Amino acid sequence: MTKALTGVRILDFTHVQSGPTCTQLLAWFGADVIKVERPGVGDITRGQLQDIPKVDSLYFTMLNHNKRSITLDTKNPKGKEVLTELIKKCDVLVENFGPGVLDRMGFPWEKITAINPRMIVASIKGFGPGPYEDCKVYENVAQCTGGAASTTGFPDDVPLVTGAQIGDSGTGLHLALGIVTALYHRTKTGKGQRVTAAMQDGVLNLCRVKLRDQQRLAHGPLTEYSQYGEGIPFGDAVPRAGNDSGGGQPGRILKCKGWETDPNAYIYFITQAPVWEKICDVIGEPGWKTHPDYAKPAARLPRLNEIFGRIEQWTMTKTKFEAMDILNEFDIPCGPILSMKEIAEDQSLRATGTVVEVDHPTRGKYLSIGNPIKLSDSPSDVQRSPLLGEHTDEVLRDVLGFSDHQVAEIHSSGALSPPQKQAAE
Ligand code: CAO
Repeated sequence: MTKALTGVRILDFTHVQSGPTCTQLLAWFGADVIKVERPGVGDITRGQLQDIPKVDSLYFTMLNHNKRSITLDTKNPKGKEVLTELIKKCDVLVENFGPGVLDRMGFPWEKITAINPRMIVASIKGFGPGPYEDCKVYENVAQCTGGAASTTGFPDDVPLVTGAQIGDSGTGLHLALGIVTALYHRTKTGKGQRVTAAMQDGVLNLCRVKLRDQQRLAHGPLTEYSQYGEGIPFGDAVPRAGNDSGGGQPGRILKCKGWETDPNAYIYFITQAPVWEKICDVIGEPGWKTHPDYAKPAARLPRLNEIFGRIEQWTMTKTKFEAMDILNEFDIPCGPILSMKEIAEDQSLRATGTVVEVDHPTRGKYLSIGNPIKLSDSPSDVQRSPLLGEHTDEVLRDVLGFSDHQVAEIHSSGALSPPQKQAAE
């Protein structure tokens, strides 16, 4: 079966997490992703958070599946020649270097588009044009500047970052959409274009509901926030909302049986209005179905602490999975708080390929996340990440068409060697 992006060749200059997330998605959809890495060094994550000495880290392997790796010193004159040839042969160049790096390398957009007018150049930066455009950015900086941290956590505590990598992986997803959109546009114009996604913008896009609430604040308190029922006045900015639901249906995390010893014995429970009467029956409060203080959503808003307290009395009598089974029978929206251990062992996620076991030549078997986006006619098989420079000669020969003599010449130029090796030679 042909994969959706078969025939698309990506020149992958990405590193760390945000850019590699993007190019891994494109590789899963069938693009030929050629990751260009610094000789001897490679993507810095190969050596970060290493659990096994001298073996590519899980950080690297889990973000670089289905790619080929070549090493190339793009500051070396011969390396620049090779890069120029690669630009001619590729459809998309993806990078998430610090600001100005591509220009300093001698490959600004104007030069790339002159070499290959069909080339799409896709970039992730921390910030868009403006006062911070020259700043380097990592995940948590983006979470803080994109509105996530100020709205995450509890109102009486410090801002919090979330474990979901919305700045890095979230922006990688945004960029991937920009790339396929530009590829589609190219089918009509014949021309490439620049695609940029700033991490601050990506996080803010994911925090859209909080900008919604910021504007609602001008018209009165946010009645679905717990602090409304607690009588705590609102300030002039959206407060942190704890575990309140971000939508119009109040929800909370509630204790389940075993919470005293199990840090994840909790369930998320949503008091969705259409199933309110079923909720009353399940928790043993049938009188609330008609009582004026509880029957209608607006009447319940100032009483959410009391209502969720009563529901929690019920959830504490069940394990999170028992509660889930019972509530699902009545179409009451809920979800157990799953630990990473439980997710790793979940057989249904294995069956769909969302959690996959991958074999690696130096690491052995490890678990990874497969493509979360499923296409019926373009299935994703997860191939192990490449070793550093594993495909250098293959790409020089097969993609660029270089002869053995030319490949040997490139090797002897030092363009494929670590800088310290060149110095020693
Ligand atoms: N050959 C020769 N040199 C190479 C090379 C190659 N194949 N690949 C990279 N380099 C060089 C670059 O030319 C650059 O050198 P100069 O600074 O001398 O121009 C350097 O390596 C890379 O610079 P960098 O700024 O990208 O890397 P850093 O480790 O200093 O910063 C990061 C990392 C992530 C903070 C920065 O890249 C960044 O802000 N990126 C954009 C935002 C982003 O994606 N952040 C998320 C990262 S994931 O948490």
